[in-house]
Amino acid sequence: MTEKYPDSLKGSKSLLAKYLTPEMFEELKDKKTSNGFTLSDAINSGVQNPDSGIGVYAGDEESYEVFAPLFDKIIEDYHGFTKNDKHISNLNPNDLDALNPDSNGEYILSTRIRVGRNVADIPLGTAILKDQRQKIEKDVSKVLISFSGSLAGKYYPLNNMSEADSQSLIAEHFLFKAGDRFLEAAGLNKDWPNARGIFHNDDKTFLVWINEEDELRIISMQAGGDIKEVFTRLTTAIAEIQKSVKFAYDEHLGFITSCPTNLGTALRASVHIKLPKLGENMDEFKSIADKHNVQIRGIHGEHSDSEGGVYDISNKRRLGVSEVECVQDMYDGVVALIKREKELSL
Ligand code: ADP
Ligand code: CIR
Repeated sequence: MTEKYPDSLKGSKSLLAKYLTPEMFEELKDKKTSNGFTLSDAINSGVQNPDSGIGVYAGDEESYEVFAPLFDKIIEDYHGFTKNDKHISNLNPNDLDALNPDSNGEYILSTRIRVGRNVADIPLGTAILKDQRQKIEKDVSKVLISFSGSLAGKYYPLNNMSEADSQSLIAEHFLFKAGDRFLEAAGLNKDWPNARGIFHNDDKTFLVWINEEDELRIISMQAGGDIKEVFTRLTTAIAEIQKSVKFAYDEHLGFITSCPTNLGTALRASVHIKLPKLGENMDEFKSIADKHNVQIRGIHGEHSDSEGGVYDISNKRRLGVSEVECVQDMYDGVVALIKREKELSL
């Protein structure tokens, strides 16, 4: 147990450093959840990586109560969501008003929407035991390989995959990377690569990551900008999986995830989009993104850089807004960015 306020937080710009005062540290440092998850476990990623944006992870649903003084502040800052707000889910694609914002295919290379899910009544990946992790892999992959029609596919365990195959799946944006230092320090890479893997259909438009940052990441993706088609496939897949797997869900916090930025819908809807002119005007790019509640990432996942003027644009808010609203946020942001990119290209 860390007895002393961590020195590395001094000067860090993470939300952890912003909200964990020495007084709060004293108040929380000896607390633990019934799975034995401590404050030191919750903050280790941000302590080891002072360049974190957030810096904390939960070990279980109870972490959000036991360490509420810290988590509530971070949740409020990131999502603008407070104790009195309510989370409401809406996974109905008919409520989405999002025609392809780039019907000529000039800007959007691909669209991807993912949700994180964790299995109810067991710890999150940060505090899970080896046999629990293995059971998830066994149970969930069994459900997935029973799917038919356009969702039918195969499960590829990581510990049985060649380095060449995993590298090409990563490069093509289908598979998670190994060795993420933020996840490593959060305890999410324990016993790697065992019980990790990816399920995908033949077209690689429906994919499920098993036992990465969340126990399940359910993904729908395809080339181009047909956001509604991607969302419709995702919601169909979620409904199918939910027939056999019970997910951790809380009335207030929505779907429970290891990173507090994913709470609520746990949904990130993104496009890979060519915006070279805006890329030369990063201040303006960021201000349009902020105004529309979208986040700018590089094209090889979080903490990566842009390549060739291509960016990953996604919804920032996930809690206190429905799934449909999350996708709508991304859509509205993308429409505004394309409009400005066109003006800058005149
Ligand atoms: P997350 O799984 O939380 O959404 P990452 O930012 O790590 O987080 O992205 C995971 C992978 O998905 C990366 O390989 C990334 O390049 C890929 N990806 C994200 N959005 C798109 C998109 N719209 N089109 C193609 N690949 C994408
Ligand atoms: C960080 O704190 O930078 C990492 N733990 C990742 C946080 C999740 N990122 C995000 O903004 N959604």
